[in-house]
Amino acid sequence: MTAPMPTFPAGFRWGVSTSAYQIEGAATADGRGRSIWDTFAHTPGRIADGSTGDVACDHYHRHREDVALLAGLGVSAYRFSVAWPRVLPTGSGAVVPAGLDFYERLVDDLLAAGIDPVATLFHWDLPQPLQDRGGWLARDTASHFAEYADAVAARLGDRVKLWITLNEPFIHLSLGHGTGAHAPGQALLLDALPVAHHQLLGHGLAVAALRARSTAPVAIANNYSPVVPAGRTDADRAAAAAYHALHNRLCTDPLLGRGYPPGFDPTEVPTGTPAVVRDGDLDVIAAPLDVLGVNYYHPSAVRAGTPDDPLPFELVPLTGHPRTAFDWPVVPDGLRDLLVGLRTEYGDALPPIQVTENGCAYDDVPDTRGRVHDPERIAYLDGHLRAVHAAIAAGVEVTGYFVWSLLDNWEWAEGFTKRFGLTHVDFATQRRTPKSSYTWFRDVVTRPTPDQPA
Ligand code: GBH
Repeated sequence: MTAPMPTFPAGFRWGVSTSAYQIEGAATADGRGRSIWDTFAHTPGRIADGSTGDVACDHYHRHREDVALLAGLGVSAYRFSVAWPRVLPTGSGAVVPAGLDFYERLVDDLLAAGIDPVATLFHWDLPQPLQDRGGWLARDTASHFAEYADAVAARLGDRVKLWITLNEPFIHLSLGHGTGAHAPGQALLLDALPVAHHQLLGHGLAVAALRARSTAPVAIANNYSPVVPAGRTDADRAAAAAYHALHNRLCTDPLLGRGYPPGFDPTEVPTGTPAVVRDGDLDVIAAPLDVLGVNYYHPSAVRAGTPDDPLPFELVPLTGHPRTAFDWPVVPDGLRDLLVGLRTEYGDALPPIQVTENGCAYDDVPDTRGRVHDPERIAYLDGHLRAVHAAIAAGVEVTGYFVWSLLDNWEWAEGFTKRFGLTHVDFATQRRTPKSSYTWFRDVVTRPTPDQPA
């Protein structure tokens, strides 16, 4: 690399992230119920390689080894998610203590290793019985989510250091309910907008439940993608503004007290059913947040749709950049622009930010001596960390950064075909091999800072 990595503020939180269905396996252990992802993965044709998360990284049985990997990495935090169907197999009602026992062991092992547990409550694995009652299209799911948050906080509220209610509600809306590429596989386009409202309502109700049980700060993790108009026409610029409103503002404006962006307000959806957005909902949703989690992978390019397009924009490839194995463009400056843009857009209403996911997929293969070299991942992370630093230098309060992910894992509709880990996993043997990016990231996070001598 060129110039040395600049130093980050003392107390900056360094971490890695994972999610339950992508790593745990043990799909029927200890009374775990089924989620929409069990159903979806077991439906032929949905997953690129026909795989499921039944075993994944078998983390449920190997969490000690994985906590040792975290300790070796030197991170100060680990972001994992709690599987709702392990805690409440039908989504509501009676808690299964054995499900919570697993997370309690994990949290205690993390604390013993000096690592802050950061717990996400919903990373897309809705209990199937709730889906059978309408899922996030049904308003009741929001209150069930708050009951579940209460149950988790009752057990872990004294030890979790940061709560994250939802992971990427917009992606769960768009891929799960808009296009159907993800579970539950619904292709409703904009008729899916109530899914955004009910998730955000669930978030707001969960914030209250968490605060009643725990003094730990509360966050939500949103996916953001800076939007570039494909051409210089007014129509392309308008399309870019529309996509920005949908992808970046829909699940942020209401949290920060601004209501829904015009054009994508669930109030306007003609459903013929009782009002989706009811009196008082926006106040619940705007409950003060301690941290905004920002997940960033890449910017998006859009152009104007044709008159018979169902949406007022069309996504096109963003050219002129290197690409990952997922074919996503590598644009580190997009992260700086995004962070600075959030500050510009929301001003003092913006809480401190932690980058809760950032990372890339490459086709990492062990060499003949079993070592895994991933210089592209090191370059990706190096560039993005410099972008975070540049945003801090520009006055944005960023207090943490988490790499996606600790382990190669089960990448949703892509199955095992996309590897995001700092650690290589041989899924036939479950052997874990730290990649060269693991060593690189360890050296970054364990470096002494000026205010914090080694
Ligand atoms: C995150 O979602 C998830 O939280 C995590 O579980 C997942 O493993 C990780 O990212 C890696 O995928 O321009 O058409 O190619 C990321 C959400 C949505 C970001 C799709 C990239 C590509 C759109 N992603 N998007 S496209």
